[in-house]
Amino acid sequence: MKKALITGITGQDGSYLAEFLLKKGYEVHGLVRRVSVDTLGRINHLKDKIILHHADLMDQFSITKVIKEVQPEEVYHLGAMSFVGTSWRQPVLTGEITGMGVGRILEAIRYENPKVRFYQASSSEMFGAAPAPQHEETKFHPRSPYGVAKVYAHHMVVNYRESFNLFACSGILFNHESERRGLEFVTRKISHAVARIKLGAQEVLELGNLYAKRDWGHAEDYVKAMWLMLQQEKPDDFVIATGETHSVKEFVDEAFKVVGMPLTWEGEGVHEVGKFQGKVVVRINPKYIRPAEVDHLCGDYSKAKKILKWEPAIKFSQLVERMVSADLENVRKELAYHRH
Ligand code: NAP
Ligand code: G4F
Repeated sequence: MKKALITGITGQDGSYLAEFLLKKGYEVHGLVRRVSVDTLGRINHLKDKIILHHADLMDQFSITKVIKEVQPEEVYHLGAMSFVGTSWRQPVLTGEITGMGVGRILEAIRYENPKVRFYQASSSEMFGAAPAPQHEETKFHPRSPYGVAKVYAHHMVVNYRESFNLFACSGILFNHESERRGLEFVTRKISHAVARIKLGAQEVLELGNLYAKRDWGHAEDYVKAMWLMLQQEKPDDFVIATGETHSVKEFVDEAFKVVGMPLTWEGEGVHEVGKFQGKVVVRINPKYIRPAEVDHLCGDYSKAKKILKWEPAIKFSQLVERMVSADLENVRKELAYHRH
């Protein structure tokens, strides 16, 4: 039985990856940090099948201890401060966790378990202002402290591979979403609000830049690509994407269509509004507009297709449909709970 260690196992991707590896017959270990609230919601259904260890990406000793004790064959490093918006408010903390965190894990591996296969969760946010379509050779131009931290982490992986011959890979993953996405990310914010508006629990959805374009896939498809990278003969870096791009506004339109509320749009700039049957249901709140924006992401995943034989299965409209349907269920339950 192969052993895998997942950092960030309580997050969106960590939960899907744990399910995927359990199905493959792995012994799955996860790293969790101590917090005062329960963060195990996404992995509650797996808790009897996985082994959890307490450590924090800020704390070198705790990480080294887990790597030494578990001696995994594969490490999937998904833990990070992953919300771009927060990275302007806490840039140094973001650097410590999202950037230096990978350095701490690589040091632990180098000394305690140099034969391990290592996966780093790199991000399309590293491309930032670089023109689309972006691929493995596209020059990075990050536009947020989060993007800058991920570029540092990415280069550390390349450097440890070249310096110490570690089997270390980076997956440069474009945005991937799901029913388990955190509520602050735009897709889940939209699907949750649309469900609440449909069920009469909310009147308006407030957003920032409607014209940013993202290449959105489903997290379930993307965790498979992580695993495939670690099964190759040689370590390498791969772009994982769908090759399709949509604006935030298109996501909003599609989500309202799922609940039978097609929108009409009026106005311009911060005065633009989306209406259903003459009533405003979407408006702009400038507080959600970022100090610098990534305007257009669209990934060229031909290398992954050729070498990993990987392709995304879930398309944009299915993704939106799944997220909105799941949130309709969630909101119905929340409302029923509050009525009783
Ligand atoms: P997520 O849902 O925000 O999960 C982040 C995970 O990191 C959580 O388990 C969190 O634990 C953990 N974490 C944060 N700070 C930590 C610390 N100091 N010590 C230990 N663990 C810590 O993110 P995700 O969407 O699953 O993304 C997974 C990884 O892929 C991240 O590295 C992200 O930056 C990267 N990525 C994501 C996307 C995407 O579109 N989803 C695209 C490209 C790259 P708590 O539960 O305790 O908060
Ligand atoms: O959903 P977002 O917050 O995701 P973002 O910034 O693209 O980052 C995500 O994808 C990265 C991969 O490229 C990951 F590395 C990262 O960890 C994270 O998972 O925002 C998407 C777009 C942005 O252009 C933002 O300005 O939506 C725009 N947006 C417009 N209104 C909004 C809002 N974003 C949020 N979160 N909230 C809004 O109200």
